[in-house]
Amino acid sequence: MMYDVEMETLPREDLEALQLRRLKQAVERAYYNVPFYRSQFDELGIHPEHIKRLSDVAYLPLTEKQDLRNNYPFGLFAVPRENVVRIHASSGTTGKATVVGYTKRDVKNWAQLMARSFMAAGVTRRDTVHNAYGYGLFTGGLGAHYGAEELGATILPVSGGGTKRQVMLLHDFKPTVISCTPSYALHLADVAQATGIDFKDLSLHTGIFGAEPWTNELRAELQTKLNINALDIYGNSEVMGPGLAMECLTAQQGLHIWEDHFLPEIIDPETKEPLPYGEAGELVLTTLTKEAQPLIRYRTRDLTRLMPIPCRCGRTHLRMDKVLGRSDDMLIIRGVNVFPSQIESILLETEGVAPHYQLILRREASMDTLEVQVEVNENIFSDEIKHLQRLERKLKNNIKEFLGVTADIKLVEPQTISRSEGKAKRIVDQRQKD
Ligand code: DLL
Repeated sequence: MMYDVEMETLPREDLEALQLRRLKQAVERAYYNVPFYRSQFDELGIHPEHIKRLSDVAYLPLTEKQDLRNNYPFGLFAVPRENVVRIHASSGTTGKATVVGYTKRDVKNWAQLMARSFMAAGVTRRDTVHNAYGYGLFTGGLGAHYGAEELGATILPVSGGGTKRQVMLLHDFKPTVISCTPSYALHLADVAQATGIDFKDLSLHTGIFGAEPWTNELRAELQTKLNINALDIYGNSEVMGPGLAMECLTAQQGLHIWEDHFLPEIIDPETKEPLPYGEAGELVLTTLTKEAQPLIRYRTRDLTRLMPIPCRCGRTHLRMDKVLGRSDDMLIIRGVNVFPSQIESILLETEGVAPHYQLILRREASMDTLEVQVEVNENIFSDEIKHLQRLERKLKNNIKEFLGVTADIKLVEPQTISRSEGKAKRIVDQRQKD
């Protein structure tokens, strides 16, 4: 089932013609209304008229997150302030927040793209969505909220936190769909279990999970534990919010990027050169319809690849692979590059280990060291010490063998790693303190 069959199945040729038309408009909008873009273009000697083909996008300047910060708060708006109906912001870990504005039409487009995303996951107007993404300046809560309403589903605007109460609502209101971060879904299931409620007895059939990287191993875990279909949703606040790209239930492999609104590219993060389809690199997105704050070639820092093979679901929009991680989350341990998601895969493939972990980085004698703290299951924890030692050795060996890094493994009791109501904190970097 599709929310917008015509657009979602538009033949590639027509889709690309539409993209080119919209790209030209977007570039003009940015050039003539945003002084930052005008000076960037002028510096490179580029004029909107130079855009003749879609591939010409590669001549345009890249936009960095820092550019949003430098123009804080409203310096990248392309419309008069009175046309902005909503503002979101992402806090970020350092420095100023990045701010994003929306016109009435932007908000409408977003709701429609979220409705498309829900429907691609098999959600219909007969469903009730328990929305545990945080409401507020974060785009997750309101993004999913208006998408579900646009679809005609019933929305429960639960937001994050109050986990025990959420369990009660899941039991009493019988929602059929849950939207939250995958790590919070796990936490909810654990808390439910502790209060004697088995998620399998609830009415949920689908989870719409995103806002943080998660592996197919975690998907398998969630699907079994919650007895649902777990689908991946991608987005970032700078470009729009959740619903830029969504996995379809049919294939459950790769996320369709809604290409009538966003032009994706993959670049080599070092050389910044565009990479061909299929090659892994950094996702760069250009907004094609955003009015309030058009972004040209925004560097998401997310590492993925574009999958040009047509999807079984019939949608013609390109898919991107599951995000491996952010280039800024890549760990370099004694020269070896590792992503937290690769460690997650290894942990979850190992019997006896729970999907709660944290990576602690330290610097010892000017060498970076990695400690993997991971919870073990209740029954394993009460096992003999030699069993625990065997498990530790197994994990250490697998990480060494598959990823080439030496990690210290620290098995910890169930419930020791702190749980998050939003994005899980996987990395604790103590290197600066040394
Ligand atoms: O996390 C928007 C969102 C809300 C997406 C709800 C999906 C669901 P930001 O806080 O700006 O926005 O964070 C964006 O989160 O650049 C990725 O690094 C990461 N991210 C988002 N979705 C996924 C995903 C929201 N499905 C940043 N897989 C992005 C992996 C994701 N990483």
